[in-house]
Amino acid sequence: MTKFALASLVVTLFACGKDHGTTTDANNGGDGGNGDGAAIDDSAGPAQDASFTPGCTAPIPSNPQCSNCIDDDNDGVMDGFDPECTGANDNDEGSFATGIPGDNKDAVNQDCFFDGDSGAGNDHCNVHVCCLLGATTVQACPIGANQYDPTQCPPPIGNTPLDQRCDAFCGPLAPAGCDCFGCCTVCNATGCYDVITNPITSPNCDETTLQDPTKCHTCSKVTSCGSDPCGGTTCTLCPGQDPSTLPTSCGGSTTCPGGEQACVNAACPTGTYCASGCCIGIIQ
Ligand SMILES: [Ca+2]
Ligand SMILES: [Ca+2]
Ligand SMILES: [Ca+2]
Ligand SMILES: [Ca+2]
Repeated sequence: MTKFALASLVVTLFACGKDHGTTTDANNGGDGGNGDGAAIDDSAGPAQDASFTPGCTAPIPSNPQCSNCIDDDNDGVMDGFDPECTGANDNDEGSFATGIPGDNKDAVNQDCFFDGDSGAGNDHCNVHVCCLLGATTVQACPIGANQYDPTQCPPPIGNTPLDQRCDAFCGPLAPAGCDCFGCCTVCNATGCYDVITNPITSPNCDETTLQDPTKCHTCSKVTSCGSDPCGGTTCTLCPGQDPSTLPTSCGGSTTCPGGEQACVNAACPTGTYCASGCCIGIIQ
C-alpha cells in the first residue's frame, strides 16, 4: 500500500508542480512523473524514485554522501529524505554522525548541531546536554552533572533565554522537526520519536532504533531555536516520515514552516538543501 500511495503522491505532486509551471521533468530520474502513473517503477521501492531528491538527474559520486544523488546505505531513502542526513555536507548517510572531522565532539556543551563543526564560538549556541535530556535537577543529569545548573537552560527546562544569535545562525540550518541541538522528531515504521540524534550522546541510535530510549535518548526540544513542528496533524514531513502518512487533509502536498520553499517536486534554490521536503540553509 505504501509504495502505491507513494507513487500516487509522486504523480500528484508532479502534476501540482506543473500547474505552477515548475520545471520538474529533469528531476524525476526518468521514471515518469508524467501523470499517467504507469512509468513509476514500484519494484524499485520508494527510494529509487529519484523524484524524491529534487534536482537529482544522475549520481554525483564526488559529492558528500548526503548530496550525491545516491542512496548510499540502501535503506530506501536518498540524501535529504534519509533521516540520517543532517545537511548537504553530511558525509555519512548511514548514521546520525556527519563524517565531518571535528564535528560535534563535546559530550556536555552542545552547540549548533547542523553547522559542521564543534564549539559555540561561531554560532553562539551553547547549552548543557542535560537541558536536552530534560533533566530538571542536577541529580537527574547523567553527563557532566558537576557543570549543570537547570536554571541556566533555555525554556522549557530552565529560564535562561538562548542567545538570539543562535537562532539567527542555526535556526535556518535545522530541518523541520529538529531544534538547533539535534533534538529531532524522527520517524520510522514504528512511529515518530523525539530523540537526541547527536551520536556523542546517543551513540547507538540509528533509524532502526528510534523506539529504544536506551539507544536513542529521549529529548526535550529547545523551543526557541529551530524546532518547527512536523508530523501529527501538520502537513510538514518529519525526518524519516513516509509522505503517504501525511493527513489526507494535506491533499498530498507538504508545507514548510517558517516560509521555507517546499522541495518535494522542485529543486531548492542555490545555497539551500532539500531536507524532508523543505529547503533549509547550507552552511558555507
Ligand atoms: Ca546519498
Ligand atoms: Ca539512504
Ligand atoms: Ca540512512
Ligand atoms: Ca549522517
